[in-house]
Amino acid sequence: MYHNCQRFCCFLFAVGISFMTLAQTDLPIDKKATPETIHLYHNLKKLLAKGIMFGHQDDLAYGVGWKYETGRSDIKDVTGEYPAVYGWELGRIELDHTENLDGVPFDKMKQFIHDGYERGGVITISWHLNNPLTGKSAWEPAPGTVAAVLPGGEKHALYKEWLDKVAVFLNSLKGDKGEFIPVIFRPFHELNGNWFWWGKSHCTPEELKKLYQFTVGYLRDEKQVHHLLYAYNTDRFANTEEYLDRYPGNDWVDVTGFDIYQRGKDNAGFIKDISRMLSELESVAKERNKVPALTEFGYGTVPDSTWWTSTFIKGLEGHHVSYALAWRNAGSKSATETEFYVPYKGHASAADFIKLFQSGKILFQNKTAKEYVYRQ
Ligand code: BMA
Repeated sequence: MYHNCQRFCCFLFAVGISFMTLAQTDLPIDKKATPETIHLYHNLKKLLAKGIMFGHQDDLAYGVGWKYETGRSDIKDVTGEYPAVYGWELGRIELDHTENLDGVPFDKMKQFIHDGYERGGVITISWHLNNPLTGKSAWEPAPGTVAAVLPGGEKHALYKEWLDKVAVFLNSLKGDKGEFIPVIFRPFHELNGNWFWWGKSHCTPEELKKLYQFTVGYLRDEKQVHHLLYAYNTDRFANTEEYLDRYPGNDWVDVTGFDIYQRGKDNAGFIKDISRMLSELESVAKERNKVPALTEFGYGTVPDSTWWTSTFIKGLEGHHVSYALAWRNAGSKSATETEFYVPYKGHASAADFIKLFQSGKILFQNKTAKEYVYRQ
């Protein structure tokens, strides 16, 4: 009896030690990350076994047919629950504008980020920053832009000033107890596409890697921002080699992701593509001990009323990624253009979205809140 007890105690001790060692060694790339950020990092990994968190860009700010109604969300209107992940966007903060490029005032955004965080939601932030060389938009590439931004380049000082503004905003994100709100920051997203100035045909892999590394190093080591996890984020990719072509290295990335949109009616093609890319992403993340995520997805205006169960869930079947972030429900953008990626109340795919919600495979806020992702 005594021996058994002694053995059991030894076992518990060993388990305790290995857990502690894991918790201490498995740190995000920022070794000075705040406790909440470290817990989030561990819990994102732990939650991989439980399901995929559903995310939505600008969810609390507006939806189809409404803007800035306290507590409202198209996801909540349809399912009764908020998403588990909230995406926000910093474009134009670099210009000292009070609103981002999609018209969301930064002071309101701070409040929304706080509200989502206090509900146990996960926050991720993108940045469609202007072209620092030309002063035009992120979508207007010019040769030499990345080189100009790197140390020694003619726009390097300007780029640092822009990062200073990003740091001020990030440092203003605080929870009720005064703690910093952890953020998954995903700069230079869709980096293997050609539509942004940091895109594939506008810089070499080495330049992109340096840009990414400089950005992380500046925020983390110069500005001492310690509540970020960093996402490396491509668009669709043909194979793992392409995915990793511009990967800045394991010391610079916490989350590996890609963005994917369905553009036509080929549901089977979308399922095949997303499933293949998710498998490759999962391998990449596993080999490097990173968190895999579907950093953006969507089928614009969801023109297929059963797309959620016939296609989306099928594409994700059997895959373990942390979250899937649907892009924004901008609503009517002009007389001829409407943009949304999740159903609003009354939309033809709303009933099917409820089936997705009820399937239990996708986690909404009610499930993640119980997981206390910011605690051990
Ligand atoms: C795009 C569209 C644009 C928006 C941009 C940045 O995909 O939604 O309307 O300005 O993202 O959020």
